[in-house]
Amino acid sequence: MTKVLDQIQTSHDVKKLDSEELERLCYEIREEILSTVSKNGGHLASNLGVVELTTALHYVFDFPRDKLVWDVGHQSYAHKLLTGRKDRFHTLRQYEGISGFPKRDESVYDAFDSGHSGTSISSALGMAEARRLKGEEGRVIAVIGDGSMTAGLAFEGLNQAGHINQDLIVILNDNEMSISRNVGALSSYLNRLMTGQFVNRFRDEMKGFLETLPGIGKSVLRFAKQAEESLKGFFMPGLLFEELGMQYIGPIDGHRLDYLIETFQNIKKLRGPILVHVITKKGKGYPPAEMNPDRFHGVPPFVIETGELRSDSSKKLPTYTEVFGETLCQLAIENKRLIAITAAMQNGTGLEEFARKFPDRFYDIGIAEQHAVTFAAGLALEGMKPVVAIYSTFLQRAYDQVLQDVCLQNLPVVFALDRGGIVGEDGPTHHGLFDFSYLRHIPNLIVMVPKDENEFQHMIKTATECPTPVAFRYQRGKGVGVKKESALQSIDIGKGEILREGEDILIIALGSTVYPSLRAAEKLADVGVQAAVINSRFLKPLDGNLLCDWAQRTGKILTVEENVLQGGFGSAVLELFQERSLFSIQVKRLGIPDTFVEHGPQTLLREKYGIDENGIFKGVKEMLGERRSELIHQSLSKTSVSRAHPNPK
Ligand SMILES: Cc1ncc(C[n+]2csc(CCOP(=O)(O)OP(=O)(O)O)c2C)c(N)n1
Repeated sequence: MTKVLDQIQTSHDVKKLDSEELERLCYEIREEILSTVSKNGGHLASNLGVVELTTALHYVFDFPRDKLVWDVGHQSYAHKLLTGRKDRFHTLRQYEGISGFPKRDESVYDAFDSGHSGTSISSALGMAEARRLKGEEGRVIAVIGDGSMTAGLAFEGLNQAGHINQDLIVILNDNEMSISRNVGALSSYLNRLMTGQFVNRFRDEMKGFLETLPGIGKSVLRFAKQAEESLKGFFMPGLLFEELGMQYIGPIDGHRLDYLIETFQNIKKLRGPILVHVITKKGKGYPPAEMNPDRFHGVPPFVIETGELRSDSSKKLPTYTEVFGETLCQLAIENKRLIAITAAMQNGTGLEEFARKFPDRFYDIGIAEQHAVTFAAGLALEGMKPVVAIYSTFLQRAYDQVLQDVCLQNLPVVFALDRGGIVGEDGPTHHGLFDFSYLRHIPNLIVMVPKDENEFQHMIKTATECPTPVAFRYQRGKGVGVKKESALQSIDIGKGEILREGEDILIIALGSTVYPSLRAAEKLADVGVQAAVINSRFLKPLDGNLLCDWAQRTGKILTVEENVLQGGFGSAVLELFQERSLFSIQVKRLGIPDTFVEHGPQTLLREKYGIDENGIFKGVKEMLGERRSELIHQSLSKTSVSRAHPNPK
């Protein structure tokens, strides 16, 4: 039997299908998503949950004239399959393949690039308003999850939408889940609305029953209706949204294509801001994901039959995230004031065990990074030691709170920035490549970057002892394989370490670039170039004396960082030399140029941007230029250098 999905080249082809074909299409979309994500990894559960919703939207609306904006965008796979990307779908999230998020330069059907929560209502409202100003036709639809609805930005958008009364359709995709279970008062409210659905159903059934009662039925029904009107706020769901100026429609079963299509067809005729409350099941159609939607929110490749992950079990190294979670638990036993805060990323930030062991000192505050930081400021003011664990990319949203509410008041909040640097397949919206630049210039803030899991655990302890704001930034993935010392130690603030001595050039690295620098130095030694390597450990404050002494010895330095070059670590070193009037030092900086980095494997992207071992080796060779042979000659007559660093391999 030919596949219905094979007949879909554009969104318009969906409109030609009958109801049976539409159902079949949904089945095939699920199969395709499951098969591809099981191989490439990706956001499985969220995508399986919106198959009927996506199909119904494409059936009823006229995309791309109408605009469809996906919040976060991690649930746009079915949309991609229906909009001409089926043949390339197998390249999902692979280097040069299609993105796991909506991308305007990938398709005209992708109305807005997303990746961070809560942007859909604001961007959709902007588009709708622009259309009004230009006198253009077309509906704008934002699809937002109940998790993303906890973002303050979403409410800022709703606030304006209700006020200006613009034509806008907001679809609230309520699956009661963020990545973990959704939290907060809004979530409880939505839950009551769902319960209201059953009140409605009960009411409809009651109505049918009353009508059948001979004689008295009609008058009882009339009375019941009057009572219902007066109890509107109680019985009518969606009052909160209605009060905000939106027309509330729902709740609707998001897996019933017929209901969805009928509802959207009716809504198409309505004007003004409308909120459609759709109830879906995360992971729908794949039992392992239905049972464990959080585990299948974002998954590496897995075996479809069992749901088991195909993770690389050859190396049982701990991830930085795991080291963070374990160390924090260890510290929390002694330090009763230690508090952990996550913005809807309990699992992602490794805080499950902390939540279990110290429920009273653990806060999942929803997708509300700004609130997380200022909430921590309040806790710190009252003598607590809050540790705010947020991915580097998401802390961007709370820059002002870090600066204004924490650092300006010199409050001892700890920022744990997970997923610093290149994160891989999630791509440009998720790479943590800007944090060196957006943190380095904030007064009072100390920033540490661990080179390996052992140093990391010591940094965590050090951070929790600091009387000032402090951040540590660590990369996605496994540690390098060094042994973790059993006793946690404090690190001297602002002290770097010389890991390898050499007279020809100094390589200064921190975090993920330290070991590649050491390996590059070994290779350079093989060709007669003796490179010194310093682990800066601190982005701020820098170990000025150590760096300047060694820079003067070699006269040449190469800085290496997994961050954009603009305002990053290399810039900090340049500023240091300028302040100390070391104008003759020759400096080359390796890092990410002035660009957004695409999606792809971490190793490949590090290689592409020249910040891996080979890139560093090449960088040194380029720097030494034609003087290289002279240096090689000189270095042959020098005494051998100390190699005091541990080798991760
Ligand atoms: C600002 C921001 N913080 C955190 C995240 C990480 N994140 C991605 S999806 C998600 C949960 C979204 O839940 P919801 O909107 O309900 O969508 P669902 O996956 O349940 O369909 C979170 C916390 C993000 N993308 N953006």
